[in-house]
Amino acid sequence: MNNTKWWQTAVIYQIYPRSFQDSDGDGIGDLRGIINRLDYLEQLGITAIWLSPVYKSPNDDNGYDISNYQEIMSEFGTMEDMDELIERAKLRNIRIIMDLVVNHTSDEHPWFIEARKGKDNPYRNYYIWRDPVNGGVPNSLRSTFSGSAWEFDEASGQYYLHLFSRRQPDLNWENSKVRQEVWDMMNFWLDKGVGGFRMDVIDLVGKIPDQEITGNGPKLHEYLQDMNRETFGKHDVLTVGETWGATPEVAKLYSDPDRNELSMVFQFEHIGLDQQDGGEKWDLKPLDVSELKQVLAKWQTELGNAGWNSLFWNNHDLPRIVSRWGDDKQYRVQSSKMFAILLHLMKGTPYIYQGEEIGMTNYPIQEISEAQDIETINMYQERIAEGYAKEDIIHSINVKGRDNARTPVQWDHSPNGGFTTGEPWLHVNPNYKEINMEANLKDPDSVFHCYRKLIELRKNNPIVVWGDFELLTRVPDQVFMYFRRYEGETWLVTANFSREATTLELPETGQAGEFIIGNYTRDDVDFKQLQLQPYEAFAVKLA
Ligand code: TEU
Repeated sequence: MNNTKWWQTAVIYQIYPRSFQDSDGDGIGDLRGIINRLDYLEQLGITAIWLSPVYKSPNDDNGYDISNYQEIMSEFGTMEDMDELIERAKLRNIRIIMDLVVNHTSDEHPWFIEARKGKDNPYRNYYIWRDPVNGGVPNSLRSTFSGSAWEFDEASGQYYLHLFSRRQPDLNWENSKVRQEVWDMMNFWLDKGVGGFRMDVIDLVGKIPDQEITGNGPKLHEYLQDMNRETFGKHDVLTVGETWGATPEVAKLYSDPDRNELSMVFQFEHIGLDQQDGGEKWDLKPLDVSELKQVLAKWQTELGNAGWNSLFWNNHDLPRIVSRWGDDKQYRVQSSKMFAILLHLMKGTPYIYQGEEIGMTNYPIQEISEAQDIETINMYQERIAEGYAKEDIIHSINVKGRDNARTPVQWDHSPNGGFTTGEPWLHVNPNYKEINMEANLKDPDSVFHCYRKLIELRKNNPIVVWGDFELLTRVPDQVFMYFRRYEGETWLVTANFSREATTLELPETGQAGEFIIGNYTRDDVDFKQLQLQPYEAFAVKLA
């Protein structure tokens, strides 16, 4: 393939540093902890680490509220540690992808501290200020973390915009000085040799607050083209935009190579399938597997050559997929592997979220006092005030809350799962004695070894990276089957998305050849009478 980019053949591993590995006993993960685990990541076979924010932050939103983009959060370590991480990872051919959070800063960022000093301050226009309307908020924009997106500033009698917490004021991207500050900061990191950027809610930076336009504003793509030209365009890096609500058409605007914007985006269409229409993420509905198949197949085929998919089930904002759409009890191992096989043999760049590769699960809470996440806590208070029943809110939190994925990584069966010798900042899931990295490494049939093998398959088989995708439609709803085809070779991937066994008759599919990977041992694959076990998944080359 001409023009092949390293990130097209890559597998990315997301680290949420606060929860990954503590090295100094303060109960908070840190950079040294990551450095100490590079051997493990090398063994897994990943190409790059997406590092959730490690910058200086008062942690109103665990680092997504940055008070200095060029300093490291003291709990995580120092800039020397960061340089060492970049360097030591590079020795293992692992690149570090930074989280770029530039829709907003912390309210403790010096720019905001200045801006707040008054209407004439030179930094005032770095943020978005509006006069009251009829003695109240300028308009009805809402914060993702509950309540109005406008916060009143007593001193100046104006409101400032915050699409997330009130401690995350939105930057004013219409101000060219703000954009220049961002480019300079990105170049600072590029000069350190980072492997790229994951761009937090980048679809919001072209907002027009007065028209209540937040996502996909008219200048968004102009800004990204400027960014590309002024910063990473000269470097061989991966850039991935977080774009809630993107359609394939929109995704192509970002990732068509001819447009010189980003490598790819995270789209969330599949992620929203268990949410009620018109509701919020907390308003649940059961997943319809046939919808999931349609959505994923659409993304597989529609980007064509004018874009590139990112593939993921999990991140630090989402519940664990095995608990969400699989079975985290009886069939935990099987269903964890099913999700892995299904996703990693699709076209695109797979992302693994820490702990996914060892089959970690959600951790239900009983009381809101156990929650740490600002989104969860704010929603709880808002819904209590609106009269929702406490049990219903707690149920939604246990299904969808962000703390589920943020519990510390379970390394071994020692106290706190080997995450820390101190008091962990967030409860460790008590199932760590059974589910941990060490146990996974020892067991050749573990979830870990399935992920390791999938990564290896991608490295050694161009069909996984480049093959065409075709969904099999004439199968029962709960069975997800697709073909990959490349240079005369065909693979068939099968997943039984159900706790029930089932039998299929698919004589037209042809003859199975080499068995590639699966989550059950099986003697053969007979398409005339294909018996699938609960959550069974496998890939086979067709003869
Ligand atoms: O997330 C964007 C975002 O919109 C999420 O808040 C999302 O709506 C919600 O969590 C879904 O459950 C990004 C980061 O990934 C998130 O961690 C930050 O809190 C947020 O931006 C603000 O920076």
